[in-house]
Amino acid sequence: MTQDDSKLSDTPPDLGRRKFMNTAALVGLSGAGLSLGLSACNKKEAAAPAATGGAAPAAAAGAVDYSKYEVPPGQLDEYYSFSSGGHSGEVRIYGIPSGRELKRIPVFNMDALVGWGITNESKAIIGTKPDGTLKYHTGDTHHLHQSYTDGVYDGKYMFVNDKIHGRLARVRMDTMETDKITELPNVQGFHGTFPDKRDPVDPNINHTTRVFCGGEFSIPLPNDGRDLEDGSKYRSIFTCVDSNTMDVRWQVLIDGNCDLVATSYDGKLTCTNQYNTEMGLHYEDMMASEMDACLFFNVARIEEAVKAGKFKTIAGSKVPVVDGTKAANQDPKTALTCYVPIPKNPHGVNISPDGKYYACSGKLSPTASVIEHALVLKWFDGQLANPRDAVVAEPEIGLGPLHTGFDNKGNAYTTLFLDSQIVKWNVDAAIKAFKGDKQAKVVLDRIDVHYQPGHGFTSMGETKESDGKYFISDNKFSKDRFLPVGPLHAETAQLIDISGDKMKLVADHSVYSEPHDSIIVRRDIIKTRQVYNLDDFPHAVKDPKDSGVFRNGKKVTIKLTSQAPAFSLREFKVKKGDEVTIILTNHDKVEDLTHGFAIPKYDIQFIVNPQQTQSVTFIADKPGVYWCYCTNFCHALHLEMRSRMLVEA
Ligand code: RUQ
Ligand code: CUA
Ligand code: CA
Repeated sequence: MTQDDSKLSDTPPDLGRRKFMNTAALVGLSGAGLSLGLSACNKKEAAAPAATGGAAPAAAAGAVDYSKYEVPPGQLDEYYSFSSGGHSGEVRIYGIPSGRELKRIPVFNMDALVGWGITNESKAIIGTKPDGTLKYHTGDTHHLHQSYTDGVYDGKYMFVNDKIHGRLARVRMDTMETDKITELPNVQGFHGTFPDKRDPVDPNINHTTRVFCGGEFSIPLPNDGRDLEDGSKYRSIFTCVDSNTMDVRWQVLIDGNCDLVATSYDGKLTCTNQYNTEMGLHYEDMMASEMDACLFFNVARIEEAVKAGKFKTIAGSKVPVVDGTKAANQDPKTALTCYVPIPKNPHGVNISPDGKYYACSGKLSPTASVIEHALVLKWFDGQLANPRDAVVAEPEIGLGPLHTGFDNKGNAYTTLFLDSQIVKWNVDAAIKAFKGDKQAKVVLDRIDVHYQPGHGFTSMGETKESDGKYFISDNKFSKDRFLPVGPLHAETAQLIDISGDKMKLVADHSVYSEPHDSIIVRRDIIKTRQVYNLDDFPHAVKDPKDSGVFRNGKKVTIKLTSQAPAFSLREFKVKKGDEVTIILTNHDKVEDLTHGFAIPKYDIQFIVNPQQTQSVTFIADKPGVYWCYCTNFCHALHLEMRSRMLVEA
């Protein structure tokens, strides 16, 4: 099917011929499938010159008044969008609808601008080797979600995964800085993550206390070299982290793998979609079966099992690991897990804002499976014979369905990677159609996006207060949408107005590679601090008079303060071979008055925000004069804001 066939047509396209793709057709999905999508784009360009290409879909839908979505100078956006940065290892913050990039939060990556990975404070969060150097320099953030109270974001924390090294990070929402990172044991390729929304048992706990983490890659456990070749010994692990302490609470050994994660609004279930129930080692094996699964975890039962000591530990880790494999969970009344069969290599699982349904897209099947929350609970109660009966709808929605966002009117919006479209479909109509109602109008609208969407999400859509205003399509290819910038293209985050019957494409926002998931959060939920408190830092240099050089053998501590346009020490002297720790406290209290501190040839560069203290430690191995200078433009005398480090031979 070409894009033209389906462009905004009212009637769902004929999906019959694309039912289930067979394995042969899928070989090189990302090659063959992709060229299928992109060649359709080429065709469209031939008809419409590049200059008008952006307006084409909108024109078909009737004129769009783009000025409605502009944020004039001096005005603020309605929403924040928090977005993962993929293999940049960071998190980004945008204003919506303007698409203005407001901040990048370094998480797993090094960031010279703020000194993340350079200061002692940030190194302690990222983790160091015994010699004090960083344990990892890379990160791969995919999924981020914020803490909840009563089913809505509470503005406290944001949690984000690191796929490459299996770590979970927490970002404080008041300072929008990373404050903790936990490395998960027994896990490789930690992908989906989601905080819980309330406690499954205690009705008084109506907020996030757990974060769930899906282990995507199966590995030998323990992974110490004893089993390398035998794939039947590889296993994946699902992990629960305490959101307060960030300690790992427990893990579940499973069959198959984990991909994305979703949590129920009542706290009882968490789930993950599984594309490799085959437990294959190669991609052909991973798509051998027509059905995979969405795997549900009964949180209360798992925690009872842990309490009762029904767990083992793996290798050196003390974390309790319960058995969530199929064979061990045949009796629903005691089962910890429930495997709901879903076609085929599903990707993405999202819960509707009313808490009733999970949508799990087929990826290699043109369907979205709708699983009813209450029916999964019924299975755990022994009242539903077959887990598959929890599936209450499975509409055919298009090729390569991945992620689904929801509005406040019972509609779902799913990204179609291969079709390069967003499809709007109605959940209740899909359920009726599944029961045999031929009149049910399931697919309500389609819109072309440019090109190949991965994630899609709605404003406040992962909360009870989903408002049905905006959808963002985070596309994996931008091709011709922006000025060319060399082989690595910008990516597109396309803003779609979903408030009416027809979706309207209202803006192309360029984004630096490579956002995965994002969330759109109403601005009133976020309350930030603009100035620190000196007391936030136990090692603060509270009085400029406390500045000086303090020697203890070969260890030297330099204490200094900054206040525009000067550092409290005009110079400081150390000896070659000293281990030097510089502690810098910014005494400026004025909002936005940040100073920097850079030492040439010593590879030191960091900032101190108002009333913040940061420190660095290094060996003074190069004798000479080194001008320590302020890097952050702060004052008319910013260039003059310097100090000298004198290193004696
Ligand atoms: S997952 S394109 Cu990005 Cu981590 Cu769905
Ligand atoms: Cu201080 Cu520039
Ligand atoms: Ca599969």
